[in-house]
Amino acid sequence: MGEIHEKYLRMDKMPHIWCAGCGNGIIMGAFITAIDRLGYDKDEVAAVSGIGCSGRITGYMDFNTIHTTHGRALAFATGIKLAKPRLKVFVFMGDGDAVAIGGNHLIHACRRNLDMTAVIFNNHIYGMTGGQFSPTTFKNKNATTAPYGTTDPDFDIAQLCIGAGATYVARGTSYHARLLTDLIVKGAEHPGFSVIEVITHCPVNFGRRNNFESPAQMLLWQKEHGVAARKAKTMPLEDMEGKFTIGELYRSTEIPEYLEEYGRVIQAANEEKKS
Ligand SMILES: Cc1ncc(C[n+]2csc(CCOP(=O)(O)OP(=O)(O)O)c2C)c(N)n1
Repeated sequence: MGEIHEKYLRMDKMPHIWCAGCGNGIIMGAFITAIDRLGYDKDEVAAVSGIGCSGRITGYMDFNTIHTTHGRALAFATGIKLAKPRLKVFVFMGDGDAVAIGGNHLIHACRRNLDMTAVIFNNHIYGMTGGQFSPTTFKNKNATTAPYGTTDPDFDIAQLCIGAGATYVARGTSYHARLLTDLIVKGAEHPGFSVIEVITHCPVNFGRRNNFESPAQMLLWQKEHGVAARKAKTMPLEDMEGKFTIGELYRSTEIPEYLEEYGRVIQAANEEKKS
């Protein structure tokens, strides 16, 4: 264990529940490295999570943390940010949490543009409950609820968030851990709603059913299929078939941040009261 782990993790909560070879620890490592680089005091960080293997992250990190209900982490985070705007709010969700049961909350959070950062662990499966397919499971993959293969096309989380109005959207992987730290830092610094989609791996509930021999092979899959967004722009479309872009995908500072807008409403209401 390094110094950074001792500083930001609740060592008394170890060992964690994540399976050997799971990508979640890499994401947590990238996150605490990002916080360290940002220089935030631990007391000014609020970490909010939903339910799932990914949701367990808030139990292990020593910030102001809350482990909420499935699909509703963004609603809790919104309340926290409105009540205490000085807090740096981070929201951790799985793909099921963020785009299945919590899909409605996610699109409206994107539209609203409240200053916080969502980190979405996309392992393409419901990990915690045993491997049911999620909205990001690729077509023709096996899951407990699709023993002969899935029939639905998958959601592209980053594109969904861009379409819904998020003002900073990036995609990383657990293979590209240093890039992931950079993206979390940039997302945190962005004044508005930022989304970092993380392509990660669930060796037990996705990998075993879909011909991956080891967690390392799943990491190599991320390496081989993740293409830097800048490079992708210069590539013929057919070369991107089956691949995904990584890096910063969208950024806008034109849309007002929600707290500023809300502050104006409060001010107008107060002025009316006085007159
Ligand atoms: C309202 C509600 N419905 C269903 C569940 C059962 N449940 C717990 S975790 C989970 C899915 C987790 O998948 P995901 O969000 O992708 O996270 P992962 O475990 O893969 O990190 C489900 C369906 C629940 N806890 N609450």
